[in-house]
Amino acid sequence: MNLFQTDVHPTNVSSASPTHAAPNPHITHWIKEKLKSRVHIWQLVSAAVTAASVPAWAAADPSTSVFSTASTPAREVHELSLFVLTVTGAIFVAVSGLLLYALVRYRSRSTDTAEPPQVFGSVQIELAWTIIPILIIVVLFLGTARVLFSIQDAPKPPSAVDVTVVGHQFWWEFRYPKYNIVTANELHVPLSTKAAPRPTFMKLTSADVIHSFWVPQLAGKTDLLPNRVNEMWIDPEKLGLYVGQCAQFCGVQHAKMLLRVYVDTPEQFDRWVAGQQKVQAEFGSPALAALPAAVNQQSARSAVPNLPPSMQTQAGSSLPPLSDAITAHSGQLVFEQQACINCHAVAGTVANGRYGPDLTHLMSRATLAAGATTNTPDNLKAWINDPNGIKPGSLMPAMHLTDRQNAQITAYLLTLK
Ligand code: HEC
Ligand SMILES: [Cu+2]
Repeated sequence: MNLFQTDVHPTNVSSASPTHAAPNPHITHWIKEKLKSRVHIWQLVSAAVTAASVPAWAAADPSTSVFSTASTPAREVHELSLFVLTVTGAIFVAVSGLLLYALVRYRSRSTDTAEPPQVFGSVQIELAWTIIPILIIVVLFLGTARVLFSIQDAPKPPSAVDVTVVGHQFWWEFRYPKYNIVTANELHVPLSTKAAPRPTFMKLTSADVIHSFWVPQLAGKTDLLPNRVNEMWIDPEKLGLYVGQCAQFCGVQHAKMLLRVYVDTPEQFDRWVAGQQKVQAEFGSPALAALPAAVNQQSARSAVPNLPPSMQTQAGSSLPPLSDAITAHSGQLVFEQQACINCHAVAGTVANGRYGPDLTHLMSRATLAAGATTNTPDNLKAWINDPNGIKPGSLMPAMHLTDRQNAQITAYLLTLK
């Protein structure tokens, strides 16, 4: 990576210097210092190049270039940009060419005796430099309008997939109304080919501030505004993962509001839909889950009236309290006794909060918290322990759980496939 560094590294220079005849020590020192500072500059340059070419999601390695498009709206915008670039480039070349010519050809010479002839109010020249720019602007305007309308008015085929996108500080909610699916941050859409067109049409809105949906390879940016519904569509023609992010400053964690779009084969997509439609099981009885955490402590049990019979027998026996085991079952109880369920939904259980991402199929996602980190058991635990440690400014509070409770909840979340 650091090509520059090896070329000018001070050690290379000093190992070569003994071959020179008795160099002045001051000068050698000065050169070495100079080279060192050059190395710093090159290190900075190479670091900047590395940083620019290796974004946070580099592991996934997909492109975010607007010049490698994979969907009709993105391609039309790309072609328009090349057209505008060509026209403006030609203007630039013509104007600077004429300017250079005039500067050189008519420069002042020592033989000059008088002022050159002065031209005032030439109708031809003034007409030319008024009409030519107007024509150029009209051409650019027509070209842009054509692309705008062709994207906006694209007919929606019956095979289209509908998705509602809701922007939140700092994550994405995706709803598929036809399939009754709610998920977050990672959008799945089917491949759309000429033979079997299956574009995805999105309605975009916001739950709080203005966000902007931008996956450069698939389409231009579309803002998500509170109290308004914007629309856009994509028809990805190549399988794979496409990445993007919120393109409108929406708060402190705006930079970690990343987007992933998976383009699946029709079979993969149908399988994914079927998987997402499954609801999760409620392990314990809802009555048990509704009791406060203290109930699980032996001392408190007798004090709680109307205990379900199953618990009364357990309370009297010598079995370890249910709350001690680190299992998905106990984890669900802890999860449901915490405020987690006020903010998160798990379909099929009492958890029906809508403030945070739907967790029903958390384990089907590759990342956590809108791409802030990868979805591994350790990261999950770290996230629950201190969300702001991973994503400072995130709107999920640290819940101050004990290590055991955290391990239990993690064990439960890991079953949400
Ligand atoms: C006050 C509401 C609130 C509470 C309470 C809350 N969360 Fe969250 N949670 C959020 C928000 C908001 C996010 C999204 C954060 C982001 O990406 O910026 C989130 C994200 C998550 C994620 C990542 C989801 C994803 O798809 O990336 C997990 C897992 C999670 N919360 C688990 C929990 C657990 C477990 C609890 C209880 C111990 C809990 N949350 C309590 C609001 C809450
Ligand atoms: Cu945003």
